[in-house]
Amino acid sequence: MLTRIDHIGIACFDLDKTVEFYRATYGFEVFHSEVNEEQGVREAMLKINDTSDGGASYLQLLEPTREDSTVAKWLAKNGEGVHHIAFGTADVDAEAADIRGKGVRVLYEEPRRGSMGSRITFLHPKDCHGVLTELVTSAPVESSEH
Ligand code: CMX
Ligand code: CO
Repeated sequence: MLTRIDHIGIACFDLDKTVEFYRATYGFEVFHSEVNEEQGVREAMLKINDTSDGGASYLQLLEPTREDSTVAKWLAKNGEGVHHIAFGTADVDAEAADIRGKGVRVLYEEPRRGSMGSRITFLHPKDCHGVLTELVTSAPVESSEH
């Protein structure tokens, strides 16, 4: 089951300037930032709201780290803007298998590492009416009681 909008991915040329726009205009602060070398991005997660499944919804601001990254290629073609949407699920493996069975291309054989230790995969935009779609299972929240 897909239970929330996990994030909306927004591609930008300058992460710091874009973060500042979201802070100054809406008051959104950076919840988490990291570099994901495999995906070729430097990213900032801005938490917008908690969700009823125990997760949260974010904006994911993305700046490419190298010219051959998917986001660099997309920016060169389209300029800045909404790059993908991501749905949250408790079980990305089961969702990916189910959706693959419906004839939609799932881009990875096995989910890969995403933001904050999550596991992610992508559906091909050409099979999703033009929307690059990501599926996310968040890492378990660390409990301070352990
Ligand atoms: N949204 C909608 N359509 C897209 C798209 C996007 N983000 N990216 C590419 N497309 C379309 C292109 O417009 C193109 O359409 P046409 O053939 O009609 O021109 C088609 O898909 C092929 O595009 P391409 O530019 O040739 O790009 P590639 O096929 O090399 O790559 C894709 C496309 C989806 C396979 C690649 O972007 C990918 O693997 N994406 C998943 C990984 C990713 O995006 N990582 C960054 C984010 C990381 C994160 O969220 O944590
Ligand atoms: Co994403």
